[in-house]
Amino acid sequence: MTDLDAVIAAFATHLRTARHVAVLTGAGISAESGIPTFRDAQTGLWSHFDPEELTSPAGFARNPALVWRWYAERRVKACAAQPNPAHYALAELAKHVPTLTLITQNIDGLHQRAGSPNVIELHGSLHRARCMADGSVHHTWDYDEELPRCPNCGAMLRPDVVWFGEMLPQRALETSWQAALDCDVFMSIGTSGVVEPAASLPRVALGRGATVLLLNLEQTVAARPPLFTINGKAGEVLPRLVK
Ligand code: BV8
Repeated sequence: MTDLDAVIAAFATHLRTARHVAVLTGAGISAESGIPTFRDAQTGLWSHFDPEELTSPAGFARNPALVWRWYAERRVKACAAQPNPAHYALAELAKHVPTLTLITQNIDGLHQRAGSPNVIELHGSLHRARCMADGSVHHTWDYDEELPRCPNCGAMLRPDVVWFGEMLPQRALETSWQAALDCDVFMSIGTSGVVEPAASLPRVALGRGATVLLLNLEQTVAARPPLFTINGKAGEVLPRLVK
């Protein structure tokens, strides 16, 4: 049995007996669906832009057409992508554990398309736009418009995502924080754990005595209960954890 097999087997026993599982996902869970992760999303045309230049209120104010173009491209890519086995494994897990709270930093909507219910989108969604004046949220808009307008009041629309320096949706953050405090198993999947306040959730769970798994491509493979770390692809590891 390799270290990886042993760590997967050991963590899976905690998963099977869990009362409340909280999961935080990041861009890495969508990588095997062909969606570049946030850090390496700057390929090709976007390589000469600082990602935080494109994901900040100031960046949008400076050049809304450029930012809309970036989000439009990412939306088209997300629509063309398919959920991968990692997304499906989490949708399946929700059927077997008494309570599962799925929290995502991703804005691609792939968890919902894989069948996960009640997905908490901490950073918003590519598939919604919000009016800069009346705050109304729209699930469709004129995709051919360089600067889409609100159908209610004509003001400019913006992507309904959370940019750096912006507060997270209050209810989403509160529910996520409560889940980190209450869960007995926490899984952090495919995130570099850089961006706050999402990055604090696994630490909060660990501090409350939960069993915690960190799965991405930077970890070492180790089981130091209550902390388990796996260096692996979510699309390969999660189906083995959940079966
Ligand atoms: C906030 C939506 C309160 C948009 C995103 C100074 C001023 C203001 C704020 C701050 C400040 N200093 C710090 C902050 C807080 C700031 C922050 O954390 N900054 C960081 C850079 C230090 N946070 C905020 O501003 C947040 N708001 O704090 O409000 C406030 C307000 C004012 C002043 C103070 C406080 C808002 C943050 C939300 C930003 N929006 N996304 C969009 O997507 O366009 S963030 C974006 O990057 C993602 O949503 C994600 O959350 C984040 C990190 O990306 P990851 O998902 O982790 O992806 P990444 O590429 O980094 O890593 C991929 C991982 O996957 C890697 O680990 C890799 O190994 C792994 N992987 C790859 N392939 C696989 C895999 N794993 C498994 N399988 C694979 N196949």
